[in-house]
Amino acid sequence: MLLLSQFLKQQDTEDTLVDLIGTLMLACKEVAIQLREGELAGVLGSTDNTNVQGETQKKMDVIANDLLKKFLLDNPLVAGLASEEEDHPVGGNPEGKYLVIFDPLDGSSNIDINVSVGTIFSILELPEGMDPSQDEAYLQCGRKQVAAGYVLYGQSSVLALTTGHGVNFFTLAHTGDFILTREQVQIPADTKEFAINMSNHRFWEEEMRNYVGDLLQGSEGPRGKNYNMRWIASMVAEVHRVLTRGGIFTYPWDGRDPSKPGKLRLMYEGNPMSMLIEQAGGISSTCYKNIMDLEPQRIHQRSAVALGSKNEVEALLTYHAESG
Ligand code: AHM
Ligand code: MG
Repeated sequence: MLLLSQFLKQQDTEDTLVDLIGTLMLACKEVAIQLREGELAGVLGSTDNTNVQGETQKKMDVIANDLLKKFLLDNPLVAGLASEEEDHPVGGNPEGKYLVIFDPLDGSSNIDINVSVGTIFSILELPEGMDPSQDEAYLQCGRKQVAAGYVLYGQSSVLALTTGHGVNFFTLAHTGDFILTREQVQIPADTKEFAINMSNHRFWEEEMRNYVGDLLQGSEGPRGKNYNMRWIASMVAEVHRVLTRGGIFTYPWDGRDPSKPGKLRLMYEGNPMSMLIEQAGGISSTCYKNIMDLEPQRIHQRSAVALGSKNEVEALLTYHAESG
């Protein structure tokens, strides 16, 4: 049985990074406890507040954000943080080494119905001479991430983590330790499972409509196999399924609000999930470009996302290559 910290040390992870990931997991454990208590802890339901995205904050969005902030700002390694629930970055120790970007509770529309949610995080280094309380310090492309991961709060709480040497899963035990439960996760290259919010069909680009239309034709159509569909409305759960048994997950650009380049956020959803997917042998793209090659312009910037099994994402990309 290998604990998270023991495993990271075996992988020769820098001591500072082991320390920071340990701090993140302290906060996530607290989030897991609150979620487990649910109604009993009075944490379900919404607040009267709206976040920078214009979305009503759930009570747990705020609780998870406050917990992550509190634990991270107590760690002198943290130069600053940026969160889906914060309008602007929050400076920590200016001498600190790391910037942490997170979605404290992804899929929060699922909280009140007791379906899986998760915390997504991305770790960058503070570039020399940059101010960690200013957006510019954080606007680094996904390739610069030194670590990324999520904690899925499901039947069990599972950490999926990469420090750039593959993807490993750790399960939260009753002792409070994260224990290695799956090593060097690899996504099967082929799949018969797709995840997309079909209710947006009429707003998609023609390329996406053609691709999904071909999937729906099953073994009679050009793809020659019968597909199954899943939609949890929780990116963490969706990506966990893809990492565990393959599949394709996409939240594509759609024309509901043409000024938005997608629903999901690049810095705290797109980039960390893309690092995990690529490290597990999959592909993660906007449909036109690898997500981790995008040069971010704003912290809360959105992006189209299509990720998962290599051969399936490549098939999707061919529909776009002809027009792109
Ligand atoms: P959130 O960060 O506000 O929870 O929004 C992100 C979530 C993703 O987890 C999920 O893929 C998507 O929104 C679901 O959206 P939809 O409402 O279209 O099902
Ligand atoms: Mg989210």
